[in-house]
Amino acid sequence: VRGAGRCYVAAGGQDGEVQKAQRAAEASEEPGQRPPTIFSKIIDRTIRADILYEDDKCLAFRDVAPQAPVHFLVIPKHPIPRLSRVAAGDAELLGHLLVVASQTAKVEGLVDGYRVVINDGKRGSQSVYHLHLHVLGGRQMGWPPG
Ligand code: TR5
Repeated sequence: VRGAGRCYVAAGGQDGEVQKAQRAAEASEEPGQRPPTIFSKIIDRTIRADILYEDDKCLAFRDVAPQAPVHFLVIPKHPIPRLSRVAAGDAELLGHLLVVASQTAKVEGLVDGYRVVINDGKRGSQSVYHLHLHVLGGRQMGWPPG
């Protein structure tokens, strides 16, 4: 993906990302206990990430394969696997994630707008089954998304 004279390509390219998401979807539907995701390991500091914001409910950190000049993720510390699994009782937490996305985007200098994305499940190309908001900015976004 080209933007502002720079190239943003996920490892394996767009097709690689979709295939990764298809495999992850199959694993996430397996019965039994889900193993901790990579994001749980970022929360407990087993794995390093470039953390932009943290409080008792959530964490914001830069995406390791940025698709825009600014690309960060906002995740709840409580591991909800995906948007389609949220309950009415999650409303306050979900609102908090959006507020943190907005405040962190401001700190990152995204004054001309940005995009917030949540991928859900196989058709949504979700690859990590720990709910996360993508915040992408610093270039013109296209529409419709792929
Ligand atoms: O496809 P979905 O919506 O599930 O997005 C998952 C996102 O997690 C992708 O944009 C990945 O680039 C991102 N990701 C994956 C890993 C990772 C990460 N972001 C930050 N740090 C990461 N680590 C340390 N390891 C990953 N496997």
